[in-house]
Amino acid sequence: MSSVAARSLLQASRPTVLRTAGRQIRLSSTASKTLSLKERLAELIPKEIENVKATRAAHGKKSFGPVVVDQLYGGMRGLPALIWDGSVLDADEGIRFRGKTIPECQELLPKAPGGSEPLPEGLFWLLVTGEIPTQAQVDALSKEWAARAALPEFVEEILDRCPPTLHPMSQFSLAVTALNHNSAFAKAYQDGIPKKDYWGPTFEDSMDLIAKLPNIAGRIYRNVFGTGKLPAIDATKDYSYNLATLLGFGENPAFVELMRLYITIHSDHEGGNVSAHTGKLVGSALSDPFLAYSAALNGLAGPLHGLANQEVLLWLKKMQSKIGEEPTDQEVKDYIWATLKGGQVVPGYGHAVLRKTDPRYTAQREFALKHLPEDKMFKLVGQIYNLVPDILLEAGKAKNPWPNVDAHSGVLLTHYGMDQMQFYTVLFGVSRAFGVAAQLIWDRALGAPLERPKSYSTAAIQKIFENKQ
Ligand code: CMX
Repeated sequence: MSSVAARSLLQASRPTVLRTAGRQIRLSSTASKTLSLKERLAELIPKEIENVKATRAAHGKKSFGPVVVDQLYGGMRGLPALIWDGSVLDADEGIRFRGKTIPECQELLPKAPGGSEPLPEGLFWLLVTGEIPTQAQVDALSKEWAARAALPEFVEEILDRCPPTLHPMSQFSLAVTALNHNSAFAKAYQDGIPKKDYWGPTFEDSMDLIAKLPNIAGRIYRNVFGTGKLPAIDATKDYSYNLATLLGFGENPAFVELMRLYITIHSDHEGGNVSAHTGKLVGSALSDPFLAYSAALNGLAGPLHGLANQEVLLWLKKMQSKIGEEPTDQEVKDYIWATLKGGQVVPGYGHAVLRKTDPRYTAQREFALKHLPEDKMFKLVGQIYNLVPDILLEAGKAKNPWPNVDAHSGVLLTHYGMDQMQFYTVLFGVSRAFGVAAQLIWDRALGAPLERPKSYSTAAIQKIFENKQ
C-alpha cells in the first residue's frame, strides 16, 4: 500500500473528536448512545482493524530506535515492545485513560446519584471504546454485572475450604482460575470458532470475570476475617456499592465513593506493568480470560507491584508502634533511614516508569483532604511525603524518589475500618481486571499473535560483541 493510501485509510478510520479546553473528547454518534457495550464494540472493531493495518502499512518496517544490552539485563526498562490503546503512561504526567487524565475522568464519566466520583462502569466503557458513555449505558452495565455476579457453587466451596492462613491473593487467584470451568472462550475454541470471532466469547468471559469479582472478594474477606455471612448482590445498585456491601461497608456512602475512585484509578497503567503484561502474555497463548487474569493476579501479588499497598500499611503501623502516632520529622527521618540501612525498600515510593508524584497518589490525597483531613495516619502519610523524596535522593539509588499509588491507598481503607492489610491487594486485583479484560478483548479482536520475544545467553552476548567496540 502506498503511504498516501495508508494515510487516507488512517484518516477515514479516525473517530470524530471535539477539542475543548485543550482536551480531545471522542464523540459517539447519536445512534451509538443507545447501543450496548458489545454492540458498540462490534461497530468499532472493523474500523480499528483497518486502522492497525494502515499503521503497519505506513510504519511497519521503520526502526523504533536502538536496543542496548543493558535493557536485556535490566528488566526491559523502556523497551518498546507492546501495543495497548487503553491507557498510556507519561513519566512526568502519569496515566491517561484513552487520552484522559484522572481529573478529566472524574469530571466526564457518569456518577451515581448523589456521588461525585466516577463510576468504574464508565471507565470500563471508556477503556473498551475510547468513548464517554451515557448515564443509561453505565446503568445498563451495572445491571448486567449484577446479573452475572453469582459464583458457581464449587468455586464458593473452594474458597470456603481455604485455610484462613492462606494469603487472600492466593485464594483470589485460585477462585479466578477455577472460573475457567465455565469459560465461553474455551468452549468456543473447542467447538472450532473462527479466529475473527474470538473476541465475542472473550467479551462474554471478561464481563463474567469482572461481574464475579465482588462475590469472590467479599467471600474471601468474610472467610478470612470472620465478619459474617455474605449478603446478596443488589441488582438496582452500581458495582462499587455492591462490592462495598459484600465487604460489609456498603452503609457508609464515603467508603462506597472511595471504591468508585479506587477502582477507577487502579484499573490500568498502560501495558507493560507486571499484571497487565502477564494478562496479555498468557492471553496470547489463547488461554481464556480467567486463566490469563489469574496469572496476572499472581504477578500483582508481588511486593514490588500490587502487594506494596499491604507493605506500606505494615511499614506505617510498625513506624507508629516504634515512634508513636504523632512523631517529629526527625523521628520519621531516622525511621526511613533505618529502613534503607536495613536493606529494605521504602514501600510506596519509586516507580519503573514514573519520575514525578503519581497522579493516583494525588487523587487519593485529595479524597483524604475532603473526607478525612484530621485522620492521624493520613497526617503521617503527608509528613512522610515531605521527607522521603529528599532521603531517597540523598541515598542516591532510586531513579524516582516520589510516591506511587500504593503509598496512599491503605490509609484510606484503614480510616473506614478495613485495617486488614493482607486484603488490600485483592482490591487492587478487582480493579486491575478492568484494564486487563479490556486489553484481552482487543487483543482477540485484532488477532494479536502469540508473544515470543527472543532471549540470549551471556555467552552469546559476549560472542556477538567479541570484535566490536
Ligand atoms: N526504596 C529504596 N530503594 C529503592 C526504592 C525505594 N522505594 N525504589 C527504588 N530503589 C532502589 C532499587 O531497589 C534499586 O536498587 P538496586 O540497584 O540495589 O537493585 C535502585 O533503587 C534503582 O531502582 P529504580 O531503577 O529506581 O527502580 P526500578 O524500576 O528497578 O523499580 C520499583 C521500581 C517500584 C520496584 C521500586 O521503586 C521499588 O521497589 N519501590 C518500592 C516498592 C513499591 O512501592 N512498589 C509499587 C510500585 C507501584 C505498583 O506497581 O503498584
